[in-house]
Amino acid sequence: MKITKIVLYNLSMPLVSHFETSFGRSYNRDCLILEVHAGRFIGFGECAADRDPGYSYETTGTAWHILREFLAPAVIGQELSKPTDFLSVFEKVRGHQMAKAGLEMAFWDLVGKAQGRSLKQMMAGVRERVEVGVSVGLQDSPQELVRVVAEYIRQGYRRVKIKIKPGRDVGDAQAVRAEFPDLRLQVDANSAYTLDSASVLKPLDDLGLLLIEQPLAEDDLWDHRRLQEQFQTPICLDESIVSLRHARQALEMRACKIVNIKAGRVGGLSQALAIHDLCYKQGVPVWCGGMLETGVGRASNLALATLPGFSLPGDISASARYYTEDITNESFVLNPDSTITVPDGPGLGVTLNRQVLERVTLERLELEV
Ligand code: OSB
Ligand code: MG
Repeated sequence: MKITKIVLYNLSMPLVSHFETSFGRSYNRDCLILEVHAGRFIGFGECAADRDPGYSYETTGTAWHILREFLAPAVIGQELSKPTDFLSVFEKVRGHQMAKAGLEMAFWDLVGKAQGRSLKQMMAGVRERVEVGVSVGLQDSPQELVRVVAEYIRQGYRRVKIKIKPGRDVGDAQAVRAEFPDLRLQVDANSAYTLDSASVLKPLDDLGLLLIEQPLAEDDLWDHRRLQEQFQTPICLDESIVSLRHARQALEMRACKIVNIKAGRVGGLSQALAIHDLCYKQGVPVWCGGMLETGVGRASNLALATLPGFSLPGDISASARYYTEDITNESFVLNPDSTITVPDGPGLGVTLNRQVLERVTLERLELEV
């Protein structure tokens, strides 16, 4: 397939309710959407970078720059046939996993559309619906948190993740646990602690949590290993795992017992598949993380989570948990058994609502041969 055109969109999507993590509060989710054109087909991709460099050093601004100046020029006019053809293009750009992943996603969608195969089929997924949970941001008080969690449970979510930060950790988790003794509950610190300051988290070990996500710094596999030695509860890495190599080293080092896989963070679906395969062979559970995606990225996450090693519920909630209006015509709903049904149309299996896309677009750029 000869790539003839790439279109970049910089979006700002208003969130249904603000989302607060240890690195800050957002009222909007900014991201990039990509279109990759080849013949009569258009593939869509989503770049997970956000406006601010809080979760990752990448931002919508850096991803725009890397895509416009380096990645798009390297693929426009090229004949590409399979997503792994991107490896040689990606090797020439150090880092910038989210920029790479957005482009690669659009190409998976394009190939799926040309072959009439769903992304799930292309990746050899094994289920029609995937178990999901909800990620709840920091609230103004533990009482408010319990109220918000109760509402999601009422909606049917059977696994809840709460965000924690220093000063809002053990108390918040205990409040939720006291109210919901049997809930599948986990916490996510987004790198807010050090090996020393994380000692305050010790009481979490008595709450029967599924896992503690990314307590320490992104570039700190070793201290995660030392912390894991002190905890019964499995530590799960998110930010730290930016490649297959990091995943292998984290497992060899016993820095974690569970891996959160986000295609964006690891440079694309091909890398996500490789990390899945590594963990699956070693019996290490993985689950699909989320980045408040639009319907485009959500469809990709759902397909990824159909692989056999995804044995824990993903951070893939219903579209309405994030947006009143999504940029896809399809919206995802929660089934009564806390699952979401995976699209089965060609590629990602979603179509764009151009009116909504136009309304939330801050900037659009067409790149051609
Ligand atoms: O750390 O998992 C995270 C959202 C943005 C950036 C990082 C994270 C998150 C979430 C939300 O936890 C998951 C979702 O519902 O998409
Ligand atoms: Mg996380």
